[in-house]
Amino acid sequence: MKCTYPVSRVSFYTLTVTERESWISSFAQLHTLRNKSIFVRGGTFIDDLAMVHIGLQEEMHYNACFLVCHTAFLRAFYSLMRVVGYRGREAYWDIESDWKGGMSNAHIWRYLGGDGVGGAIPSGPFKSLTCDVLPNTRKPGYSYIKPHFVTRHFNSNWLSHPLIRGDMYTSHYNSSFLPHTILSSPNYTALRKLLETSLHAWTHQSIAGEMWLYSSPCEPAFWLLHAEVDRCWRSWQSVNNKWYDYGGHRRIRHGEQTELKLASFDDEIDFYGLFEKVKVGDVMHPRKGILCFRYDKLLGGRLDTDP
Ligand SMILES: [Cu+2]
Repeated sequence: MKCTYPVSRVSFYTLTVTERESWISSFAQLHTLRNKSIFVRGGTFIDDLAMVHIGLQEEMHYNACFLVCHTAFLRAFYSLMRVVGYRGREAYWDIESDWKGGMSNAHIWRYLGGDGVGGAIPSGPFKSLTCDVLPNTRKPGYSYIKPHFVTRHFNSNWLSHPLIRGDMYTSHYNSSFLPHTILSSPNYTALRKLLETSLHAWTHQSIAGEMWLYSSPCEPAFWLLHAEVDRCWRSWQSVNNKWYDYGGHRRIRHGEQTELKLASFDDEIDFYGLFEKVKVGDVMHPRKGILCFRYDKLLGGRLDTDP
């Protein structure tokens, strides 16, 4: 497929007011339109996305697939956003600049509502947003239906992890880390591990609540964060001119067991039939294979002028 008119991916703050309102209302519709699920009777689009993320938790995380799997997952998300009428540009959370005022004061919370202190989203368009699905924490990959408020609890994980209390890891997201450390990763595997365990994990963990569960696709910040993680990967590809660097192992579940296999471009990403199967080799380049998007800017203010 030729990518003649790439879709723009811009900072959430760069969306026009109309686009942002449409993004917000379309996301809300993924939660509220009933009888859309292929997995749950009477369920919603977001139920399906959350169930896929729970079901594939071991396949999608802590192995080679992390970046490519979430890129395919974002593509699936935007295809559902289009189904419910979203016509605007795709959006990322510009954490590269947003951390500067402290992550708990990030601009994003003005739009998404802020800390729920362990409870529901307290304000804004997603006030008291709900989610139907939860992961079975004793049985990885299994979910169950239990309608609940999407919760947030900033800084609540500091006891068991080295989270700086009250700071949401703000001091970790500094300009030597973002962009320099990220852009100087030597290869895909190093970059994947770095992004997954730093930017990605810090943000999931410090927002906490729903965001620290595999049902996090119910939380709007999930999709904006993952577009930012993808922007880091695409920036690294552009700076290092390594569009097809991939490697490491992928993990596959067979019943109660998982197996590690050498990762390859021919590996398929299968969202249980929710979308067509995706080949890894088809999502390596943002404007080749089945992808067709371009960021308004890459890390460090670099312009995205690659073909
Ligand atoms: Cu994930």
